[in-house]
Amino acid sequence: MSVGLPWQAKPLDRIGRAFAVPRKAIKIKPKVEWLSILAGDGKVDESLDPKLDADRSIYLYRLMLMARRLDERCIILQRQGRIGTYGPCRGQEAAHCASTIVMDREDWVVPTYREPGSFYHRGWPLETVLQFWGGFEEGCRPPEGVHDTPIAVPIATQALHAMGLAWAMKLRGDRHAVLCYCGDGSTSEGDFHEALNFAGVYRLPVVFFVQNNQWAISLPRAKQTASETIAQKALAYGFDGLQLDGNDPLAVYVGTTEAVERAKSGGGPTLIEAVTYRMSVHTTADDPTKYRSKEEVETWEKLDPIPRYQKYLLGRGILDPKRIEEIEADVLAELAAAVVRYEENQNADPLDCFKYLYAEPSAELEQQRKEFQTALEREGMIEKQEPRMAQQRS
Ligand SMILES: Cc1ncc(C[n+]2csc(CCOP(=O)(O)OP(=O)(O)O)c2C)c(N)n1
Ligand SMILES: [Mg+2]
Repeated sequence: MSVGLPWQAKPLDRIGRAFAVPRKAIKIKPKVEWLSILAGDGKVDESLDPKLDADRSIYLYRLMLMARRLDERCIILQRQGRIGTYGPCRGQEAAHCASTIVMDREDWVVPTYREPGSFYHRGWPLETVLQFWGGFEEGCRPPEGVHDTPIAVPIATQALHAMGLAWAMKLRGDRHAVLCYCGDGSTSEGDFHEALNFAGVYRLPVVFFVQNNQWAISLPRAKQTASETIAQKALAYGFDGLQLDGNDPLAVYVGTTEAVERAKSGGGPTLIEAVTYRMSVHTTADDPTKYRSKEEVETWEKLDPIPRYQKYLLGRGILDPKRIEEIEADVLAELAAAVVRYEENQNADPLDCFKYLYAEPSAELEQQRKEFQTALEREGMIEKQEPRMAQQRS
């Protein structure tokens, strides 16, 4: 039981009274807004509908479907031991597909690991994505000429790379922009805040696009931050935040287009928070039934972006049942061919994992490579190789 300390009560009262004076609210210029166009029930706000033409609409639909079918295929391949751990994007197709298509070839896209639709759209061969999840280092590397950075698994480190790219654009006077994907979990990392701060100070042409999928592995959004929104974190860095329905491809497209336009016309960065949901596992190494309820998942399944967009396109007469079937068959055939290419072209030299990180490996890395090589030779997993120096001399 706590005992009152009467002699302490008085000064506290005095302080309380001293501070009880009227305050003036500080008017902050940057703002936080909410955007939704195509509601969960398929109703569209006509006044905001960007009315993308038929080709672009079908392209986006196919892209979202490709991301979903690739996900499903990868989970099967992982269970069969044909690739390694896989991190699915199920439920997040609208968020990443409808934002990446806004970017021009000359712009830069900075991914995490949960944007397969973006890789595909930007020109990564599907088998390269499979190589990445298959544990082959070369799968991390964007194809020549594609303005993407490598797949980033370390959380939020890519935000600094995005900021660096945007700074270079600004210094050169290029009229391009950078789209940087992040997860809700990454917003608790120092790197994320350093990138936003720098981008705000130098008004860099960058759009930070947070896919708030409600979970960072087993940590829920409510424990990630006490902020009401993630979008409002932009205010502290002097630029606008936009929270949008991340399962609404139209809102994602419009919100990202505006932010990219602002970036390109010298208006500085934007922080977009796409409110979405990771409908599947964090990765195939995870069991979400341990930390979230069936009811929660079912609630979000009703907001699935793909049936929602399909219904909208059927309503506009852009899709019909026959076309839907054709797109489905086309996507599955393209995927099946990519799996064959992936499996036929496996360069299974385990020592490759030392090749791709640095142009000039450090002495420490070279030492590790040698130790690994010796161990593999000892176990008979690779043929005994001549020492490197001897090879070079011959
Ligand atoms: C710097 C760093 N710390 C920890 C991890 C381990 N880790 C992998 S994924 C993840 C959660 C990321 O959550 P979020 O940013 O919300 O992205 P999501 O996986 O939900 O797309 C963590 C902590 C990591 N990859 N990098
Ligand atoms: Mg997350």
